[in-house]
Amino acid sequence: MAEKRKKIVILGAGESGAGAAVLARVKGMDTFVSDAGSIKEKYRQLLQRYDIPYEEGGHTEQRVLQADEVVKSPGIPTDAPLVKKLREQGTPVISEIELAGRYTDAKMVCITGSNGKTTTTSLIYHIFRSAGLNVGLAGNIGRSLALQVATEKHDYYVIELSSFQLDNMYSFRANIAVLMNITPDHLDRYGHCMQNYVNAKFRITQNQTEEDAFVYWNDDPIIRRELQRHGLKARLYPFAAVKEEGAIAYVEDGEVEITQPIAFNMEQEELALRGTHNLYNSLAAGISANVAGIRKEYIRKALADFKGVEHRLEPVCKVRGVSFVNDSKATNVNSCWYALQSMTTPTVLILGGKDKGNDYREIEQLVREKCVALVYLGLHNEKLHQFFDPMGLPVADVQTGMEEAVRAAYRLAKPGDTVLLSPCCASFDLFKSYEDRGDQFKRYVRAL
Ligand code: UMA
Ligand code: ADP
Repeated sequence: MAEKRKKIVILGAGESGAGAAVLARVKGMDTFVSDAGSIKEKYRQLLQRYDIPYEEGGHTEQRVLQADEVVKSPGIPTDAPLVKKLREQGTPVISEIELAGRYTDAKMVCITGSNGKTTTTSLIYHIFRSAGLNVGLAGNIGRSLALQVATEKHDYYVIELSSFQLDNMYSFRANIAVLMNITPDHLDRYGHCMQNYVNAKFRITQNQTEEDAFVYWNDDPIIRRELQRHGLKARLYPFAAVKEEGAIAYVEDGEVEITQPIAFNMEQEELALRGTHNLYNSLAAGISANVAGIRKEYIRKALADFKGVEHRLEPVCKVRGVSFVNDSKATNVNSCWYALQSMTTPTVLILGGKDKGNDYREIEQLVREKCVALVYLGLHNEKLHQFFDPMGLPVADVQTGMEEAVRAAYRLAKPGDTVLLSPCCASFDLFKSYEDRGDQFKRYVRAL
């Protein structure tokens, strides 16, 4: 008698779910996809190409509950009623990354953290590719790992992992795990409990063995505390901005030094990315490449010729002496802190949007030091008024959109100043996404 095929249900048919469905199908599972909303045309076509049955506009509970295993898209909260029901009846709910990890023996280089994930992931990928390795780029950066595992063959994957993806990972093992930092973010998804979010981030180290590497920022108080609790088996590679106890990578006398596993150095001046936060990103990427055995000259060259990532401290242009910088991806307060810290001229800061429970005290001092004016851009700017108005800086309140915000910032700036879009907030009140927000910024700046 034929063996009963495993019944797998995929919840959500976006980048993550559609890729998981293709992999499950290719591996011969009885696959069904269920989406609560409407499926984007691109993903609908993918499902149809692989002849995968699906539903949209709602989850048929009865069918979902019959699954042997469920793959949950990262955008669906773990406390969604249907997910709760699955858990209660003992059905395993996994993430797409967990599924994909079962079907590849490629080496996994995984990057997480509250900030710097995409930049570091892109930089590591750039070094690996420049060194001629057969490497795939996947995860939260916007490309399904499962789809690549189903349709391509790579020796390495460089994977950006969000806490939402880590939440449902159990057996997956990262050969090189990178944890950039942990600061409050997405707390609405973690019962407003910071420790829940911290625990999710630390899942990147679970299943690591003595053969594996854990790369992390030595000065992050939360990471340090958690390390003591977790007793990791992996070899540790902590990095810091300057030479200090414990750090195996740092800058000393203008030289980037990585001391383990193979001694590496290059001039800090040569690094393509500027600012303290980007030094961390370059160190993390350099260590990961070093651990993977990539030759020094490839690492040096790639750290020097990396082009940067759009919407992250991206220089736009200069208009009559005023520089414009697009940091639309700064969707939390900590990333804006680093942006302000890297400013070398008086700054007009454009901030605001959908607040995620922000505490602006973190940037208060830097705003006093660096900013000459503020533009509040959002549908609800009351909290910004309340916090920043007492500083006495010139302020513009913009509720209509980017065009007016750019004009207001330009009016408030003098030649020699920088207008910085680094909003501290999500974009969804006035824009489709942070990319849309950054694209509009660049368009209206260029039209000045
Ligand atoms: N859906 C349901 N049921 C629900 C809710 C949503 O079926 O209860 C459906 C929607 O109708 C939609 C699909 O699920 O069709 C979308 O799933 P999703 O929100 O998980 O999005 P994907 O397109 O699969 O993209 C996901 C990540 N999205 C999120 O984590 C919200 C992408 O990260 C990631 O690039 C992609 O997988 C590939 O790994 C985006 C993101 O915003 C960029 N990430 C957050 C961040 O960076 O801060 C974590
Ligand atoms: P993520 O993918 O984690 O959101 P990005 O690389 O996209 O991180 O950067 C997001 C924002 O955080 C940008 O505004 C960027 O300037 C800032 N940033 C980048 N790297 C770091 C870092 N190591 N620490 C703090 N902020 C950073």
